[in-house]
Amino acid sequence: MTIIVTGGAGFIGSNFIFHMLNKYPDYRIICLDCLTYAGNLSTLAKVMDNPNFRFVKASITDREAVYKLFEEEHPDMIVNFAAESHVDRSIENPEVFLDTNIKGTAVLMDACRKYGITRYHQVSTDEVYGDLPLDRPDLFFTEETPIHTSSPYSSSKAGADLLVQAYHRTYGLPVTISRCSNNYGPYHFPEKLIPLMIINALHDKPLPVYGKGENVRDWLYVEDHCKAIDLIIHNGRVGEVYNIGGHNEMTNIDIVKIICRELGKPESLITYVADRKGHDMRYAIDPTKIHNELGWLPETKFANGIKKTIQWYLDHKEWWETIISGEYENYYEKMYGNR
Ligand code: NAD
Ligand code: TDX
Repeated sequence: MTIIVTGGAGFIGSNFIFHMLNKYPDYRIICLDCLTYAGNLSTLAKVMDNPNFRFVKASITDREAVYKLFEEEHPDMIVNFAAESHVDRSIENPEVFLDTNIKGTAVLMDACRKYGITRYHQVSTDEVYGDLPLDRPDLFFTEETPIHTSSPYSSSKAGADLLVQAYHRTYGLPVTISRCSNNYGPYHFPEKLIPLMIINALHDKPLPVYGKGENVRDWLYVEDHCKAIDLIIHNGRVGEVYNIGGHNEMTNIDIVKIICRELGKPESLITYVADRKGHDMRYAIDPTKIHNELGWLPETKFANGIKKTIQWYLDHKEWWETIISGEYENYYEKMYGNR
């Protein structure tokens, strides 16, 4: 079995590669990643010497490079994590989101049609469903919830999902799609809520909470997401969408307070800043389908997962210190300087 994992130098893709190499030692895993600001080769250092692993630096939008890789490796499956993934960046500059998330997905699927594969899996997001109101805790996203996006990021992911479904119906491409809620865990890029708050708190810097901090996200430990994708690519039904979520809804402000408590930092570091434009209020996944069909359930409770995550950031300062001392400083100043 040969699997191309795109975007494997990023947060979830790298965790997926570790999971797969560990669980299936006879599988060949190829990581295709162009190493944007969010991709770090150092993340993959521990698997670089594994004879069943290969890293290839190229963009999923580069048709020639993608076709060449398919000719060399004859992959059985593609799992597409490669994406521009940060909502705030998409609000500043949507274009690269359209290029990578939509056009890149089409290039990968064209290669799949040309060379033949047994499965193309698209890693999508619950953000394609838009948001839910805070005063309706009875509502959840199911696979039947209409697509209704808010940001350029979520629109680009929804565009990709529609293309994946079109390639299935029109060309019979054997596809699956998973739509997951917010992940957290090791190797999460410092621009995202949980690592940003951990790193700022460690430096006694202000903790910038958007709006009133009432927005709700459904947090899932990254390993649980990886296990769900593993089940879908092996046992999921072709042409189907599977929602993945942890039934673990929390407000942003509660998350930030937990991080302060775990690190022994004062809540006075919390600073309310201007809200995100078009900010989604609440995400909440109904994972009944993947549970009933594939037996998946989240295994890591948030109370335990957040402790493990904070400990990981304490133990891997060299990983994030390199990141926050580069281009990230300009990003931080631009996003938060006058907020
Ligand atoms: P990330 O930003 O940490 O990593 C993205 C990776 O993709 C990086 O390694 C980057 O270099 C690579 N990449 C970007 N553009 C590329 C291109 N044109 N060609 C090749 N590689 C490219 O993202 P993440 O948080 O790991 O998210 C991975 C996937 O999961 C994304 O598709 C995202 O939409 C989806 N997702 C993320 C979450 C979450 O909470 N982080 C939740 C649900 C779904
Ligand atoms: O500084 C911050 N302050 C703040 O209040 C940041 C970075 C975020 N927030 C809020 C915005 C959101 O309500 O925290 C919440 C989480 O924000 P992000 O970490 O940016 O995640 P989100 O926008 O929810 O999107 C994430 O989950 C779905 C991923 O980045 C997406 O790739 C995924 O599809």
